[in-house]
Amino acid sequence: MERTFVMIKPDAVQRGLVGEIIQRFERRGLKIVAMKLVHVSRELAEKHYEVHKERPFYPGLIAYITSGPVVAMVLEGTHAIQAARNTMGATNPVDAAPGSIRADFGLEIGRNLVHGSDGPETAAFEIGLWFGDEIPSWDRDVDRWIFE
Ligand code: IDP
Ligand code: MG
Repeated sequence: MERTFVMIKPDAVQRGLVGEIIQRFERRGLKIVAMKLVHVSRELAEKHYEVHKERPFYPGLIAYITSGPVVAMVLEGTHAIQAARNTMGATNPVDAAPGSIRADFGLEIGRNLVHGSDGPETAAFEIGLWFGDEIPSWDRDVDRWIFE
């Protein structure tokens, strides 16, 4: 079963959208296998967004992600990476499909509420960075009604 790393960003935490956002992933059938509220250090933020360090928006991005607590989680399920990305919507909320988190709650790319890993290698790196290597799964009684 595939796993992905998802983070509810500081704007969404400040706006009281944690429950709303988790509910969307949960309802879809993705299983929460790890979750915590984190006061993100500059060091962690820089490691997480290392791939963007030469981009013009990078300083603002680091300031944004360290500006308040985030909720970090690992979600498990069939096609978890792509499913979570689609539930989040396009990076820029103005381009995101209606019904996605970013479209329903956001207007600007620099306040886009959520992060999700963009591929298997990124997911493995981000899960290890935020949670370490030993995350157990668990048996959910409804699994057979969600996974064929
Ligand atoms: P993603 O979050 O959809 O994977 P990325 O291109 O990986 O998008 O960018 C990482 C994050 O950096 C975005 O979610 C957004 O918060 C921020 N970001 C990306 N491009 C811009 C920009 O042009 N201006 C401001 N922030 C940006
Ligand atoms: Mg990305």
